[in-house]
Amino acid sequence: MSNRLVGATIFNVIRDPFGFFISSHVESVDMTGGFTFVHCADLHIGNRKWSTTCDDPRLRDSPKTSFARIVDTALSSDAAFMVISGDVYDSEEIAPSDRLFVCDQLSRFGKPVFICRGNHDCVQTFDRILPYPGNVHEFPTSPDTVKLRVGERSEVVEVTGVSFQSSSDKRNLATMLKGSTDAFTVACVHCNVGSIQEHDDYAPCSPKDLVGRGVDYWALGHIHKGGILSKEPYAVYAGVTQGRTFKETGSKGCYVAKVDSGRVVSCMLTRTAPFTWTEKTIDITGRDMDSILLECHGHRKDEIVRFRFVGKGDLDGVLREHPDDMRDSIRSASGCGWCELQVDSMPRQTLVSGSGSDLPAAVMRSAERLKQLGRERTIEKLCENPNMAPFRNRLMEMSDEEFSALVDRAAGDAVNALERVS
Ligand SMILES: [Mn+2]
Repeated sequence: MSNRLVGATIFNVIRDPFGFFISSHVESVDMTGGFTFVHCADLHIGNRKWSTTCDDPRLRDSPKTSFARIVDTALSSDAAFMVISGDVYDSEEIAPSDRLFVCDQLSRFGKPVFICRGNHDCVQTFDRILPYPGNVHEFPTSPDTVKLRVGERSEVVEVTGVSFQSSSDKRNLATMLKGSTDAFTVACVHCNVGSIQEHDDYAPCSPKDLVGRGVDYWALGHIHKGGILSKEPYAVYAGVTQGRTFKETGSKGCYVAKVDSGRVVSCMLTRTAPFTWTEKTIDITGRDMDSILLECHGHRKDEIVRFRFVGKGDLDGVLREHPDDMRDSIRSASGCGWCELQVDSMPRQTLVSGSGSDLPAAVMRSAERLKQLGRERTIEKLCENPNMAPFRNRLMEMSDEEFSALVDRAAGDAVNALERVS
């Protein structure tokens, strides 16, 4: 909303689930005081899938640590309320201690918390045996709106939301929500705006669906890469609170939004994730180990880094023959807490074409011939070998590019081995 609320009775029916919200009539509300709220989503508490061999126990606990820091942030920024846009839990197979932890944190915050359920947590195990504390409002599977007074000047805010009704809810949830034009409205929903392909297309909607619905701030969940989609109205994916794979790189945490005179005046990401995932690609072509180690410099202790090596060079063989030793050296040179190496590089090939009469040249010629046969016929030929036959499906799933790289690598490895012998 853009204007102040002036002199009118604005609500006839007021729901008061927390017992400390507004009375049934609100008059002459002055919106100048301003207030702050915190928005997070996709906590995935109870996550057991980490795409790393890092065995630091702090990693296992990091989704909880991040959430505790979000509550710290909400308390220290004097947030009037919190909005959590789904996927609080990774699945229904959480431990009782996971639920207890979430309940403790929610009650530590003490002020209103609004939660909608997403695809990962639409079914929850401990609803009855460990209910949420009284300051929490969980949205049902049909749209629901709660009004509350916030800030020193008791501004009226409404929070509207809806929860997933199944783990693959295909309803357009965003279009089920709307706000009053005379109150600042936050909409809490787990959905896929623009049907982004890397994520399951649950609760799909278009960016246009978010406009003109009387909502001032869309508190979104589902897309783990957080970010502000738009400012008119505000539409924000809070992002996952702690990355779990090398796809979930960068700073993760919660958004702290400040509202004044019915408008969002600032909306900033506060980093709370104890671990940051980073991916870095390094070209080994024409490089020695010193220059590679130098390029790995400058990472923080809280980073889990995947160094991906590409290009062609002698370092390819070293990385393949001494993976653990190289990982330790790179880890200590980089300064990161943990690293993994992904070797997509190729050996330096002294024989660019197989024109000679020596054995390596013959290997290169075979590789070229295989590639000319085409992918499918090559796979047929490879699978004539009974040791290869079980891998037929995996080979068939590869793209032309991946398959061609596989043949190149096999030939390169063979040539390298032959050259080392000679
Ligand atoms: Mn999620």
